[in-house]
Amino acid sequence: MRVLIADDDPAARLLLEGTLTEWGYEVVTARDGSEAWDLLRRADAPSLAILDWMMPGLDGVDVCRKVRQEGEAPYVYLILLTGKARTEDVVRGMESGADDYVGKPFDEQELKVRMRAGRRIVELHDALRIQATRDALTGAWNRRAIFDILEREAVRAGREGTSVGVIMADLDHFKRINDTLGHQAGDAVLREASRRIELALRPYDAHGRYGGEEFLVVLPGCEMPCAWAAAERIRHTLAEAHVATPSGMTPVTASMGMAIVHGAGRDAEGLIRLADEALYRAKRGGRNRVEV
Ligand code: GH3
Ligand code: MG
Ligand code: MG
Ligand code: MG
Repeated sequence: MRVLIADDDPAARLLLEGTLTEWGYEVVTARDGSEAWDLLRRADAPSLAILDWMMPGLDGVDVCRKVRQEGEAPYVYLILLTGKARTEDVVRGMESGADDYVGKPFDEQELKVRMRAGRRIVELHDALRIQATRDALTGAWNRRAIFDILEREAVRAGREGTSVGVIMADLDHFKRINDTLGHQAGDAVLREASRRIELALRPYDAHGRYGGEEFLVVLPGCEMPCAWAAAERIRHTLAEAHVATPSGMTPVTASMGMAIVHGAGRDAEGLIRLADEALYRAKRGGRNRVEV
């Protein structure tokens, strides 16, 4: 687990860094509040921070406030480490958004158990986040999360004049797999289909389970040729090899509907509607195909 130490006193920083490293934490350090804030805003931000209160520029309490104003980002557990020990200081410190408060000079045993308590909170937050955004069967984004991703990308396309591609992929005759091989086999096919879709995508694309056997794919920055290529990659990777299930091997194919927006003009719902209409045509046209 990564931990941030922010203190303007080099000796205090070094002491704490040594102690935490010995306890097995991966430590990053900051010399003042602004540096701490920069590190906490990054995508790879530490999930626990020990902040000195008194620092030049942004102080520890300022950093706590800024972190709590962020909202969307993963949870960061904040411990204020300070010589300020009066009750009113503790109250002010905690009111700024700190989770805990440890007096300076710190007692090693006390800090150790307080950090352990912090780790429990962080792990709980992570688990909840995964539960709230991931589909339990496939591990893909769930319906709400993939919709949110598409919405964000559609807004960005409007703002920056870029494009977004959307693919709605629906497994063909999936009911038959359930009916002939059983529900568990159906589940295995869904998991494998999700895995193959993921492998067919670029790192910054996203796919989610939009419904029972329907996957929504979001392709940021994709124009028609790029979206078409992605859909064909998905179609091939699904069709090219049978899927292993507890009841035996089964073929799987998908039909896909595609939609593109360039710049402003279509929101997430509009794009999904277009992709759905195209998907309907792909089904009508004989399945295992892509339509726009
Ligand atoms: P089409 O080619 O027209 O899409 O036919 P289909 O059989 O795939 O479509 P239909 O909508 O008739 O059936 C979808 C089936 O997917 C029905 C439902 O029981 C099944 N299903 C939905 N969610 C799950 C799931 O989580 N696990 C399993 N095993 N089956 C599921
Ligand atoms: Mg200080
Ligand atoms: Mg289907
Ligand atoms: Mg369906």
